[in-house]
Amino acid sequence: MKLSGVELRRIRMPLVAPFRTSFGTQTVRETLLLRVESADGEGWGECVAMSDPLYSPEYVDGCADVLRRFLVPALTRRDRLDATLVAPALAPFKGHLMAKAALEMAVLDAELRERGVPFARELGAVHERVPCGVSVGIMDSVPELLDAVAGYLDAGYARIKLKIEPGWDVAPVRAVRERFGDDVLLQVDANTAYTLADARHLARLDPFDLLLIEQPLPEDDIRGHAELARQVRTPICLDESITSARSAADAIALGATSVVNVKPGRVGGYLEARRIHDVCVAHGVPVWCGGMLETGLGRAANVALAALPGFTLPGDTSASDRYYRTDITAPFTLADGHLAVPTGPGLGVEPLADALAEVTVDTEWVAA
Ligand code: OSB
Ligand code: MG
Repeated sequence: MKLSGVELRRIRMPLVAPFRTSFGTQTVRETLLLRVESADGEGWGECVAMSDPLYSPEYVDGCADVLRRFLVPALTRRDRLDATLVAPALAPFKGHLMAKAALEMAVLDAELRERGVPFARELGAVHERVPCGVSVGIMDSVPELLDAVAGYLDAGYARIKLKIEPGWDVAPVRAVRERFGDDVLLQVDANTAYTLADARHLARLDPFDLLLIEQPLPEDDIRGHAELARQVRTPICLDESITSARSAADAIALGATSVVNVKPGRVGGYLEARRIHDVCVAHGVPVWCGGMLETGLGRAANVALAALPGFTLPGDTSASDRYYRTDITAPFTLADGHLAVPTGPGLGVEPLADALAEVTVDTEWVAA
C-alpha cells in the first residue's frame, strides 16, 4: 500500500476509579490514536504511552512529536508499504518504541482488513477466547483493597495482580490470601520500586505462593534481577526491562526472568511481540499479555496476541468496564472469566463515531 497520510488523534477518557501504582496515580487516560489512510482503506493504531514519562521515557506529546516529524514521513514516502517493512523503515530512529508500535499496528490493521485476515490468524493464535486477569491498584487501606478484589473475583477474573511498593506489599498479599484462600491465582507488580538491598524483605512474599513478582528492580538492572532470583522463591517476571526479542533472550540466559510480560507497545509492535513469544516458547518460559489501560482498539489486538500458544498465564486483558464507563469500540465483556478473540478482518473492531467524537481532544492530519 501507499499511505496518503496519517491522522494523529488525542483522546481523554476518565477511568472508572483512580489507578495507583508505585509511579503515580491516574484518574484519566490520555491516549494517542493513529489512523493511517491509503487508497484501499484505513487502519487504526493505539499508542500506549501515557501523559507523563513515568513508566518508560515515552509520553503522549513526545510520541506525537516524533511521529509527526520523523516516523510518519519515513513511511509516507514509500510507494509499497506493508507491515513487515515498518520496523526496518523506522529502525534508523533510536528508541520511541511505543510510537513505532502504534504506527505498525495501524499499518497492520489496514493491510489485514484489505486482505480480509483477522489479527489473531495473522499472529498465529490457537484459541477463540482467552482467560483474563486484572491489575489492582494500590489502595489507601487493606479493607478497601479486599472489597475491590472481591468485586473482581465475583466478576469472574481468573487471576489477581496486586500493585505493590515499599510499605504496601506483604500485608496486602497476606490479607488477600487470608480472605480469599490459596486457590486464587495471585501475583504482584512493583514497577521498579525496590532495590537488591530489599531482597530479604521480598523473600517474605515466598510463603504466599505467588505466580510471580513483576519488575521489582529498575529496568536496566538485569544482573540485579538475576541475583534476586537466587534469593527469593517467587518467580521473577520482567516487564519494563524487556524491549525486544534480544533483550528477552538475554534476560532469560542470565537467569533474570523465568516468566515474561509481553506488551506490544513496549517492544515496538505486535510483530516483535510475536518474536518474543517465540523466543520464550523455545526456552520453555511462560508468557502473558500485559496491558496499558488500552481502549477497545488496543484491547482487540492484545486479546488476539494472548491467544497464541505460549501465552499460558492469564493476561492483564481485562474487560472494558474495568477501565472505562464507555469504551470507544463495542465493549469487551467478560464471559466466564474470558474475553472472546475478535474474528473480523484486521483488529475486528472499529471506533464508534459518536463515542470517539465524545472523547476527542484534538486531531491533526499528517499528509504524505
Ligand atoms: O506495569 O503492567 C504495568 C498499567 C499502566 C502501566 C503499566 C502497567 C499497568 C498495569 C495495568 O498493570 C494493566 C492493564 O490492566 O491494562
Ligand atoms: Mg508491569
